[in-house]
Amino acid sequence: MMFSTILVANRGEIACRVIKSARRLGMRVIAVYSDADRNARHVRLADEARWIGPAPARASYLAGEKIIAAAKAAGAEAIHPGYGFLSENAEFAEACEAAGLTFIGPPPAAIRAMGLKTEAKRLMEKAGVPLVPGYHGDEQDDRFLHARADEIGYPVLIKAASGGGGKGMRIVHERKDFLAALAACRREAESAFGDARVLLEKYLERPRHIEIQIFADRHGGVVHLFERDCSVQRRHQKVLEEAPAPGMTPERRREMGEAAVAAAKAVGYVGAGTVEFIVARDGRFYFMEMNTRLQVEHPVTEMITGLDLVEWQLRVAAGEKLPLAQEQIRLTGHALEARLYAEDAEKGFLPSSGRLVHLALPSETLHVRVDTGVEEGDAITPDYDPMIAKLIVWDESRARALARMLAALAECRIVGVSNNVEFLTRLVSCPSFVAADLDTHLIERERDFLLPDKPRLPSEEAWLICAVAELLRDRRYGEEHARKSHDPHSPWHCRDGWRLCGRARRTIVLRAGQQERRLYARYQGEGFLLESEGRVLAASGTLDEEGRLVLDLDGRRLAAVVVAVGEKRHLFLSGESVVFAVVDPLAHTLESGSSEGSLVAPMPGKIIALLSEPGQRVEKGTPLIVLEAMKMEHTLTAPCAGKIKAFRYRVGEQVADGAELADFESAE
Ligand code: MV4
Repeated sequence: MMFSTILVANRGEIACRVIKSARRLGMRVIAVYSDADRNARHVRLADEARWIGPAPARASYLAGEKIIAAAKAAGAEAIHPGYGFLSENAEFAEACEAAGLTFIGPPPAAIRAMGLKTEAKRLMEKAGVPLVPGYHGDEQDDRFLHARADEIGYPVLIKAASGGGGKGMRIVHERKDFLAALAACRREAESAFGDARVLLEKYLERPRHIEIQIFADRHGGVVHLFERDCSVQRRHQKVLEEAPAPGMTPERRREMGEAAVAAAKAVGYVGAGTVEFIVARDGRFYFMEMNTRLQVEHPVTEMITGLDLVEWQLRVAAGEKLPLAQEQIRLTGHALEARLYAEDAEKGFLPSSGRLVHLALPSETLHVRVDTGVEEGDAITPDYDPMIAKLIVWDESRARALARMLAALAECRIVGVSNNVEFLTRLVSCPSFVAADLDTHLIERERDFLLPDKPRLPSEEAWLICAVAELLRDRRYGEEHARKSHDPHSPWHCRDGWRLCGRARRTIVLRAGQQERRLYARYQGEGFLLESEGRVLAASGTLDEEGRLVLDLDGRRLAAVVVAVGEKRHLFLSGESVVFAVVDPLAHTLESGSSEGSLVAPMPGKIIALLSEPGQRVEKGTPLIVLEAMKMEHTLTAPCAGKIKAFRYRVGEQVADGAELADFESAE
């Protein structure tokens, strides 16, 4: 019997993902939210949502007792933990069952068994699952371990027994370095996990990370849903995942699948799980760990099997048998997933937070799926994982899927936070990835290709397109202004350069990084004559309210999007995105000779209050403008005694980092 009401104990993209499947099966879905998520997409998609606490996860999404109380109060019968947060917390799973709620996940004992590295290894050894040659016993004496390392043969890897995610690992290349590395690893393990015990493994050079999706029901049924290759990682964070794994043979797939099924059976597994293997250059595979949850990258498996894994989780948790037997599960085509993050590749992949002033993601088709927890206008907050979306593509072959991914990435337009779209685009086009020469060091190896040290200069076309957009934007404003005025036909509203004595020339000054360029425009009928760097071109086009631009540039039809935020212009051409700043050509002459001050936005944000009247005299330090950025209010004050001549933005307007917010006249 299936559930009629479930609660999703998570947020973001995974909460939205679970809500979709549960609702499709006719269930009522309860969402939970923290202060930071009051109006989040998962809250909007759910049938009902309950507040569980302040933004920090410890006080909300990790507060098991609050979540259980919310589930009881809402009449839910089961809790889906998603991934992350409480998904692999055995105590939470037990607390759910104790409260009479079904935990949609594995039995607590299976979570515990797989959470301890050495215990998991011993279990796997007994079940006949291949392990990397090594030592994982209780004896921890220096000389004893040194002798085991000598037997294994160098290079040897020392791992913290309670470690995970690559923490506390030490590679030892030569016998003489072993004891020093052992001591260092123990210190790190003790401080990070409160457990100094270590294990030893043969170190595999340039391995691949290949994992098998398994599923088990309560009736002893266990199947696998093939593999995913997740070798492309950065500091143990997956970046690109794909299924099937390139180069996988049917025999190897069967062997790995059977090993994963044996692993699941050995721990009495129920539900969705993933058995991770490390694969050596020669194709031999070894058990690494088991993840006792649905994983972020599960959509690639859904794309190649045509199955809904959340539906399977719900059915299995409700006591049903697995929907399909092993031989009924088919693998078709190739799927790729790219994780879109709000992060700054140039600043060491530092997470970026802020409002998504503009967000366009590819439209979903049979070939493209977009899993996201945000929409335009939402914020990426520093409280949680800065994921914006996952792009998942499918096609008949890997080569076609790659092309689909590049096309999908080219459709992404993100303004308001730094993001990795350009990095992903390079990654998908880099030689190693295209050739499927995958291993866990791919990103390091392709560093120069992926992170060029010089910022890319805008293409010749980009300057021209941005200038035409500026002229069209100006014309729009003129028309809108005329509609609102008393004399809509007055020639003074007309922004086409009409003058009493001949057509005017307009100068547009654009800046991109250190480069500045002046472009000159003359109006010609509906279009323009543009002069740039000594070249003259004819241009015409249309610009809609969303910034969608269609233009004819010297006989070529082009499409682009130009998003204006303050004086910044974010230009998106297929495969190219550039940020220009429009420079007021007169500003320069005004600045020189007078003691004008300026009020500059310290970060992207929204104007929430203007505190002074233009012309009113203020003292140094008087609050003038309140800006909301990254969920905080910043008050900008008068730099000295003087007066505001004019504010450049209205309340509610979004401003870019570095935008001049007002013209300030100093009295000093
Ligand atoms: C290894 C290895 C090479 N040889 N074990 C890193 C995280 C942890 N789950 C296991 N890891 C590794 N174990 C042996 N014997 C290389 C890694 C490794 C890695 C593994 C999977 C995915 C990405 C990785 C990145 C660096 C190192």
